[in-house]
Amino acid sequence: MMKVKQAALAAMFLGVSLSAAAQEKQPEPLQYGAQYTGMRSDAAMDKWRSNRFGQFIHWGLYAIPGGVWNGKTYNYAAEFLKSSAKIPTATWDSLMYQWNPQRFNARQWAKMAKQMGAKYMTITTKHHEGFCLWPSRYTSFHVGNTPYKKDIIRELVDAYNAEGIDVNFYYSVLDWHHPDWRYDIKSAEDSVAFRRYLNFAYDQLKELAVNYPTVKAFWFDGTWDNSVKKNGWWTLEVEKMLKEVRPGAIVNSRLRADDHGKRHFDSNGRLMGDYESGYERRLPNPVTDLKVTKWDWEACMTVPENQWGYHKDWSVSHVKSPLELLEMLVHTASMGGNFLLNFGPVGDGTIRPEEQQLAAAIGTWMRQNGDAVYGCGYAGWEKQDWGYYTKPAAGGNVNMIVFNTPVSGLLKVKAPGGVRVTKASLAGATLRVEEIAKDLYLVHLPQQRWTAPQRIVLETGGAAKTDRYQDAKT
Ligand code: JFZ
Repeated sequence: MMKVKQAALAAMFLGVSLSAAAQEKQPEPLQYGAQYTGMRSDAAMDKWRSNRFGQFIHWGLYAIPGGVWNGKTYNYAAEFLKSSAKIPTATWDSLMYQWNPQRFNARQWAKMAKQMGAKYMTITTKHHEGFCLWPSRYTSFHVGNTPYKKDIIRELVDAYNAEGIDVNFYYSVLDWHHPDWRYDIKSAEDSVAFRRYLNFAYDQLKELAVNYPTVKAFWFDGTWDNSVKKNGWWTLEVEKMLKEVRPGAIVNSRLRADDHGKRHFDSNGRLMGDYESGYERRLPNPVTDLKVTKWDWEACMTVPENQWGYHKDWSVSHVKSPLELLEMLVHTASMGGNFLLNFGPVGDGTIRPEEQQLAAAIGTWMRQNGDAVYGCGYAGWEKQDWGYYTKPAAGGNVNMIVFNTPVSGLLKVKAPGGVRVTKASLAGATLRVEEIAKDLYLVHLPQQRWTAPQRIVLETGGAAKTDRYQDAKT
């Protein structure tokens, strides 16, 4: 009996380790898979990573109806109104003749983003509807042919760059306007038409890269259909072209499909593009998902449940508060990711008061505590219930950012082996640090009604040399 069990265990162990080894040693040769493994460490990527906090902007024709069509409100995402209300393409496209955001002021937007603490901004150059916010020479469906006439992308790039904010371009490959777009390739005709579409999108992307030299990154979307999955070669070609035109350019994993149509991660399990962009309206689990620190990633987040473009009615879902969003930002930074917070400006060019207030509240906290977020990442300390640790990538003190204050005021800190906590301070005032067991401390937070997340700086030294802790005999 014992022998059988042992043999079974051995077989199991062998089987598992053999298949794991085989997977590691013999990656399948792929033509369109990952181009490198590990994290990029060039200056452009370091800058992208240290930015940590970005502003996402969804702006297009959908901002005019704002989720309402013929008096009826559609609660699905406002930027999908054409599809939810089954509006014919010609009718939707004619919204361009109403595109005249007279109250749009790019410098005001950029100032608000700066005040909020955003270090980069990602703008929808073209969303699924196909309308282009820049005057593209490859289509007439663009701002240049609207009553507004001016190049919105140029205005935004200039204004944000003037505030020291990086600008990145969102581009939807899915295109409801273009006659050659296909969801799948089912005939020779589809294949010919879609090839024309891919050329068109390639040309547009090159146009964006060439015409806006300060663009830092490209955020692809609308790449989930079979048509794109069957043309993984194109996604790699686009990645290469963008990096040729703009050395250092950063591309998200959502662009990419490999030889077999596998997306984000190739058939060998390697991340394609420069960072993972699958975290949409969710964040990794801070305890079980720490593997995410092995590659760069970004989470994008809406303020209501699922509205990216402007929707007039925010009453049907929970609207996140500044504190909730701040917690998400800190949570993200503590796990080595970037946080991209979405705004959906109104069709007239203004930013709704809810979003302005949110930006101001986040900014107030970030001005005081931003150095615990920018340039910071995973600290390597065991997660505690009170909140999140961050640590500057360049080295330095560990930050504790406290979102859940225990009623006792005692914050548990478990130091990694070999590290001793020598001092804790809150806004310059020293807090009592009590060592209660080996590598285990209590930081004494004054008991008061905290209304904002507190940031505590920990100073550390070498390992504690003490034998006063007694292990229990069990
Ligand atoms: C897409 C768009 O359809 C949406 O309008 C918005 O632009 C958003 C940022 O991206 O929506 C998605 C894309 C991917 C997932 C979900 C919604 N996903 O991977 O779960």
